[in-house]
Amino acid sequence: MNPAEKRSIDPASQAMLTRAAKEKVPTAWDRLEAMRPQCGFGQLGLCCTFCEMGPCRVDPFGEGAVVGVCGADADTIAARQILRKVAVGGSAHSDHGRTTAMTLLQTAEGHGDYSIKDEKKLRQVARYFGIDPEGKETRALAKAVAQAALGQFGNQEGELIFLKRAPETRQKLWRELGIAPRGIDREVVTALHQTHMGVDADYVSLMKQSMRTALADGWGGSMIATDLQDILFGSPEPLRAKTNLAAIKADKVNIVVHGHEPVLSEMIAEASRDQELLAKAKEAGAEGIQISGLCCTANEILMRHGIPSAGSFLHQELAVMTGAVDVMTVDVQCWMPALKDLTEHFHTRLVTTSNRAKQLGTHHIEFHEEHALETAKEIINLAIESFKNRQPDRVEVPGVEVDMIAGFTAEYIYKMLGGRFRPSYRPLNNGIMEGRLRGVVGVVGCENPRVCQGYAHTELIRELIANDVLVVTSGCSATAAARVKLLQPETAFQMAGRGLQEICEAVGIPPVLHVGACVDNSRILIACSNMVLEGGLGNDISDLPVAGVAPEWMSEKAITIGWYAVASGISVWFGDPLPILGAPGLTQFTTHDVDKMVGAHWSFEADPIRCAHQVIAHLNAKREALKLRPMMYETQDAAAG
Ligand code: NFS
Repeated sequence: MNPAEKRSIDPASQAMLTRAAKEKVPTAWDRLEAMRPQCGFGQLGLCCTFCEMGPCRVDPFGEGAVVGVCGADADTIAARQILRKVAVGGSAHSDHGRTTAMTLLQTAEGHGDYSIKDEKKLRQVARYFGIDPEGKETRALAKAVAQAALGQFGNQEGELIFLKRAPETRQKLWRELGIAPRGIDREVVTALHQTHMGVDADYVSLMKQSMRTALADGWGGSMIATDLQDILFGSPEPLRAKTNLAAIKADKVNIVVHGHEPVLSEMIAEASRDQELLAKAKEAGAEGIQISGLCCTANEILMRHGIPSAGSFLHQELAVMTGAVDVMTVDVQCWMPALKDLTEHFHTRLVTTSNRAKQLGTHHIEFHEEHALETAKEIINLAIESFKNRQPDRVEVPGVEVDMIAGFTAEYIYKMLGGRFRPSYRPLNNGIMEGRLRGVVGVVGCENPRVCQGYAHTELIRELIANDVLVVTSGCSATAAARVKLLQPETAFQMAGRGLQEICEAVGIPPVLHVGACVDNSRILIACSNMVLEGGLGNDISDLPVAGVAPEWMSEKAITIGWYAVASGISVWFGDPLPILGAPGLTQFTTHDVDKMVGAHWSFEADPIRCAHQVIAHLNAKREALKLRPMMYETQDAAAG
């Protein structure tokens, strides 16, 4: 087997990996190899660097030190680290939400280059915040919504207002357990305090704060990001788009926007249509200006404008390897510092744009909402200049673009399922109740060079849909699914089980729904709430035959998402385990005992097919508890056989 085939299932990635090997340019996969064997203490969660009496490491076999210098044991050490990771992941999403709220506020006050694109959603979100939209003029209402959203960050007492969008039983449970988040920033600060030397040494208490902090992300920061972006940039609706490295065009000026916050990329997309800039690009010898995205920024602009995605997390270095990227902009999250050295092998200009994410020696063009269009034009001008330095003999864009359909929101699922006249989740719930649809599973999260790129995501999704499970997908998982045509309704339809096929046909949905970026996992929470409210599937999210899987995860954000899913009643499966296996009490709590508390728990399974069958067994158990009919075609087939 060609070594590149072990690293990725994507032929375009393989081509660029082969090129990198030939040119002796290291990539994440090579750096991982050089790092092996990775530290076992770290993997098991047994290393603590939180104070300067350490670093301490606890012996997993009980032969050496069993506690750190302060006396913290394995469970305390591992639990403190998980809580810190949850706080970091939640901060990433929530700070993104805050940026969006600030942008909405500025727009409402008449500053900057943005406008309100979805007034209907503005009115809807106003109601969630308890603001009566009746008779209010758009700008005044937007200002009230932005201020209410910003208030959620500094809230000290009470609870986050969006918790009310969860089923009542769940809200009550959160209150009883003392894990209803008070304010987004407050939970993060409390989490960090709790993990300081000499504070919390009770892993259950630390995990309760993990859930509270994570809920402040899922039902707070992430949900604010999603809702306010819909207001500002428009709510996505299903559209045709394309993905893969071939989104980079050899004959055009290429700007690849990488990161997470769509505030800048929205403007770059707009500026790329500027006649003056287009004329300049022509003058420089290019056929036009091509914008493509990477990671979650890609999903944001793909869902709203159909701008192609060059790829997911592990494509960032491979995109540069095409030799055709004139500028790559990065904002926040998931960009690798390795890009700096790599871009120096080519003519590519790397540009950092956020005052929170810089790199020594890398060109920095700081983005501020009030001069958004100006900054976007500056970046495009830089790309045109950079294009002039391109070395045509170094350009090699592999593969072809793959078509996909993306842009499903919780609201759109409503509309789609119930038709134009009576929006409702009834057909979805009915499909589950009558045994055509086994359940709904979110397949989400990152890529990780420890796993062959895209292998686990796509094998898992195929197995799930073949077993009548409707899949919703987001983030890098969605892009991986798109690359193997799983987001082409016709292709996925053929792979789907008979019951799922019937549902898809009846309501006109594909078997795999792309719901957006990782912050848009909040759409999945809302969809689950809607299913409970529709009736017939129990009183709480934990009653539903649903699950979440992150088969190739790597980031701290993924841990936060996992914990808010579990705290919301959705059991999750992760490919690689959390770094807790050296902590027996914490492992038992996370994988079992937490279920008695919130009705959901964690599992770890690296093999995608085995994982799919564990998930299916879980859905079956939930169906049985609800006393739902057996799966329609399984009984018929069994009778026939
Ligand atoms: Ni999610 Fe998006 Fe991808 Fe993982 Fe990174 S891009 S926010 S963290 S790697 S899915």
